[in-house]
Amino acid sequence: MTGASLATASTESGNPLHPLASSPEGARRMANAIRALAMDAVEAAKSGHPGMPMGMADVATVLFTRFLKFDAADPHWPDRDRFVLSAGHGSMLLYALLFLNGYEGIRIDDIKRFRQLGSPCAGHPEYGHAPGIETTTGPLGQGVANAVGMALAERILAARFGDKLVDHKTYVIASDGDLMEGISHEACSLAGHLKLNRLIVLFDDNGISIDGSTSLADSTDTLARFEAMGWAASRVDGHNANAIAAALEDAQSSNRPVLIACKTTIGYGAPKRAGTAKAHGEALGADEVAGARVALDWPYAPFEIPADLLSAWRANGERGQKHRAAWEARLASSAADLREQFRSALSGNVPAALAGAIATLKAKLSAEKPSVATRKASEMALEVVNAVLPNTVGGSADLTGSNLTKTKNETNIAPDNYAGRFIHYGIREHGMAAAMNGMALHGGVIPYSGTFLVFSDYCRPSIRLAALMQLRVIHVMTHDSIGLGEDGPTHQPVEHLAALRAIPNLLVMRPADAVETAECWEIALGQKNRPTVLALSRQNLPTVRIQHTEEKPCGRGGYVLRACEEKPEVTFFASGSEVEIALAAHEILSKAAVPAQVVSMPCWRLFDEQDARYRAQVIGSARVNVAIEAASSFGWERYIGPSGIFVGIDHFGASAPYKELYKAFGITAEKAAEAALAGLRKKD
Ligand SMILES: Cc1ncc(C[n+]2csc(CCOP(=O)(O)OP(=O)(O)O)c2C)c(N)n1
Repeated sequence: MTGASLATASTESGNPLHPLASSPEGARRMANAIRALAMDAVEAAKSGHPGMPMGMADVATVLFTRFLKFDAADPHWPDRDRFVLSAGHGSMLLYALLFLNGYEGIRIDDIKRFRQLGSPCAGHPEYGHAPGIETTTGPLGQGVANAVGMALAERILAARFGDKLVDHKTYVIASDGDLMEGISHEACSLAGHLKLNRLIVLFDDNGISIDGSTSLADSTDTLARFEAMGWAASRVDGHNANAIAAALEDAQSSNRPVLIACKTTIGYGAPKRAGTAKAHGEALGADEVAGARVALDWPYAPFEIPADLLSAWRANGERGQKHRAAWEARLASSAADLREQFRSALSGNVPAALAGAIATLKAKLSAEKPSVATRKASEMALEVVNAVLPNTVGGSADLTGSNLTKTKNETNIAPDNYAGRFIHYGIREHGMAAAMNGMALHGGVIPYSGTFLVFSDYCRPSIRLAALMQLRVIHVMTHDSIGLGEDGPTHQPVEHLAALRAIPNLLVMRPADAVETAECWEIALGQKNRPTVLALSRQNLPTVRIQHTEEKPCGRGGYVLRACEEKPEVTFFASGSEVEIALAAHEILSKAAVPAQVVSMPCWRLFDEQDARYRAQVIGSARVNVAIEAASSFGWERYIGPSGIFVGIDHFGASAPYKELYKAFGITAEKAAEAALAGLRKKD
């Protein structure tokens, strides 16, 4: 680092800066503590990524010592600044910072066990492993897109609760890989449009990726790109603390999101590997580590942090206490009802009134028996949900009128107006899903949004991370089969239900009618620890749950919708729009005096979680099992058994009116009944 003294950086209440942090030489030594921990931990694990933490140590030190508002003793403090390490491969940067600043969740022994089973210091940062890890990163681009959601949630909550309670920033460290990924375009252009000026991205502009120089594959003018997306962009020497501090200082008053490209040397300090792709993702090796110790003037043993540096860092970890105390005083002195609403929003609890409101809706629907598409039924449920829950934030990736996710009381969130409750995400499914994750991580809001089910593929990496992080995000995915008709096979999901059902900890719910849809909404909102995909029809469907119950059979994943007095010879299993077909097939068999029952299976995962007795009771022991679903058969054998019959579609669809498609592909009550009878004959 260069420069005689560091520019005076702002931390609004003028919290004292540790003397070490305020001199370039002291800051350099503090940064070297990060470098040493990173190279030693990777060396001990014999795997990992030393290059990025060593390269970005100076930037991170300036950020954490002079700008980031946090209190290591209270890592969940709601008004803390968020820090996202989007380049998750550089996880040791984050672990070193958390340990040095005194976060309880990361001890030196955890760092010594970097990448080992049970250590919170996993290969890539994992949300929930230790406080201070704000999101799970590793799949490049996700973190920066999460940060967009966090910055947006901050603005939404500030509009609702005022800046006395909500007034923080979101900082990101992003790498070349993060910004090359397409998701960065989706999310960052949305951030630019929405003028999320409290979002500050520190770009590790080291020009190196795994294959070598980034010039092998990229010649983007990143600053120009971000400026074109409505960001403020600048370039600094990422090893010059003065320059970094000055750029961050400027960023504090920006009216746009900010990108600061920090020119750094990957593996800074490693004599031979610095500046090379070899520094990216391999242990440096004993000679190189020894050389780096000399180059960095770091004569200490592995994992040893000299007392003066550790105490400087630890003091830094306490700097935010004043901020937090002031915030707590503001919270305590705010109006009681506002305080209560704020606490309630952050608790993530769903108000008790929701259950009653949904039960009333269900009773009404069972009595009125509307014939509506489940996407329409979802809109009807959402009218109730959004009236009871003040913290849902809806949206759609440019399919609002198709997904029907916008209710009457939702106004738009717009640049400079964050008081709305609906986000027009634009045609940015991936960015949308990742931003929703960021909003859920931030807390205080429950994000839901919409697209077509076929485009779940465009969101899949973020849905997977939502499931991994145990986040409540709700995806309304309409046009859920060939039932969408004329748009044809490009728009007709076939394998998507199976693909989504394969993601652990994700609820895939495909309700059969308006009643089940309302029930599924309530169940999805009650899942604090997992995401939900609601697969909904474009076409109208009759009400099949005509007997009102205060119970929530969809909560058991599968249930007998049409029981049979005698022992059934045939059981029809179906989900969503095919439940109607199963009921009609049941009718045909009734006329032929064949006892049959119908099981509605809106959610496999919830069904699988029921006890064995319940599952056995629902699956029953009919001689013939038939599953009907306008989708791939993949996975159904676990319910219908190896000799079960599947009526569905194991190939792509076609462009035609939907009723013709059902007929052409043999997904009809007649075919299902015929197949069942043929199955019975075979067993005779
Ligand atoms: C979506 C995704 N694709 C690929 C990878 C594998 N990967 C990890 S880091 C990296 C690129 C490294 O380059 P850069 O982002 O510039 O990081 P640096 O080398 O500067 O640490 C790749 C391809 C990944 N983690 N995520």
